[in-house]
This record gives sequence, structure tokens and C-alpha cells, in this order.
Amino acid sequence: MKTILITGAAGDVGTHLRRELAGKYRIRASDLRSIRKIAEETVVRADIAKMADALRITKGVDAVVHLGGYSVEGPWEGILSANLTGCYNVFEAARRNGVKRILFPTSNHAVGFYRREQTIDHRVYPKPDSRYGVSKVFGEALGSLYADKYGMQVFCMRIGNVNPKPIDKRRLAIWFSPRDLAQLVTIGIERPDIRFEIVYGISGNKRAWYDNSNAYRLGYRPQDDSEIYAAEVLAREKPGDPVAEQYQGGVFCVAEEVPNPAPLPRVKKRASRRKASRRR
Ligand code: 15L
Repeated sequence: MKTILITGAAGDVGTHLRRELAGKYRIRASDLRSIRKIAEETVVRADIAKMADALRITKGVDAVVHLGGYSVEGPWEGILSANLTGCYNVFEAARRNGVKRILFPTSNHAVGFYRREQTIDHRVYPKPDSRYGVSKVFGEALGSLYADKYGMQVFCMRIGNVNPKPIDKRRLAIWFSPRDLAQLVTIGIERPDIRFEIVYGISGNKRAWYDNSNAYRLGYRPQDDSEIYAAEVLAREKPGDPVAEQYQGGVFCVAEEVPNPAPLPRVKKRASRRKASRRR
């Protein structure tokens, strides 16, 4: 059984993924926050902005799914440290530890300034809609460098929105169900011929803005389509910002800070924080 490191494992996507992949891989779940075990898995506390931590957690794994980092638009300092320094540290630590394969969950916000009437594929040039989107373009570029220069195998998934159900009109186009996420990640881990790939991390949505033929070429067969929720979602939709409505990235195109639409699992109580600081 392969050993997989999942960074940012306590986050929403990480939690869905760990649940879906339980029993299939030996999972090493890492996060800055405390992680609630949901299955047979090893849990490690690490700050990927520190190279020593990145080296420690990438040792002896077969692949890394690098979810760790800032996951929405926010202040530059946080994005710089988590998404640029942190991302660099994870790629570099993996290389030094001889880990060949990295799955990098990039984001729809790397291309969020494409208009909604346009269908884009994996070959379009980036059009980030936020500082966060820029950090994802950085990660894609870093992946390309590590593939070409060091022969690493890099699988970039421009993820839409992972949720059990689509939550609004924009997410009908970019919804990614947890089981489809698990299928695409499994392809990224298992396909032998990966060098550097960009695919879209969405379900088989009828309303998709993406031509996801590169994922299909690699064997992806999504089981879900947001369309079955469309009537219910559209019935409760309220008119949004007129500029945001024109672009695929939505509110990320206009806002300086964006709340996470899927609440993060709670970091629990004082006692565990006290214990953690005693350990430090
Ligand atoms: C993302 O990239 C974020 O990580 C996620 O929290 C959502 O905001 C998602 O995009 C989205 O566009 O819905």
C-alpha cells in the first residue's frame, strides 16, 4: 500500500479527501492546526512555511497531495508565507527526500478572470482573479519547473468548489463532489505516465466552463453532475455583484477578502492548544 502525505489535511477539502481515501492508502495527514483523526491514519503537526518541517513530513512517502496553504483571497503576508514559501518548501523538500510525485491542487481562481461565456481548457494562459489566484499560478509554474528540471511527476488540479452539494449558481459550473475528487486524486497518484499535467477538478457538470478533456484523456470519469441540484440552487439565488457575475472567479474578481464558503472544521478548545504549546 502506498504512503501518501496530505498537507492541509484538517481543511475542508483535506477532510473530505481523507474520508474518501481511507483504507486505500496509508495516509500521513499534516496540518498547522490540530487534526481530528477520522480513520486509520498518522497525524503530524507541521508548519510548511518552515523548511525543516517540510523535510520532516515528506520523508518516506510515495506521493504528496499538497493542499496546505491559504485557500481564499486575503492579506498578502499570509498568502506569501503559506502559498509561496510553503509551496516552494514542499516541492523542494520532496525533491531532496526523493519523492517523485506531487499532486498540486491549484484553483479555478488561477483562471478566474475568464468570462463565463467562454469555455477554457488546460492550455489557456493564466488569468488569476486575486492574490490567492496568483499564488496558485505560482504553484503551477513551480510544478512545471520541478517536472522539467528535476524529473518530478506533477499533477495540477484546478479545483472548483468541493462540497457535498453545489451551493450557488457559480458553483453549479465548478462543483466537485467528494467522490469525484477522490477519483481524480487517485488518477494523479496512480497513472504511471504523468510528467506535468493540468486538469480541472470539477464533477461532470453540464454547466461547466471548462473543457476537461485532459482529465478524461487520463481516465477521469466523473460520477456526479450538479444539474440535479440546479432548480433548487437557482430558486434561492440572489442577484450578485454585476462585475463578479461576468467572470468565472465570481466575487474573487472584486473583493479584497473572501470568506471560505465551506466552514473549516473547528480547531478545538483551549486545552489542546495549551498542550500543543507545552510540546513546543
Ligand atoms: C477556492 O479556490 C477556494 O479554496 C475555496 O474555498 C472556494 O472559495 C472555491 O475556490 C470557489 O471558487 O468556490
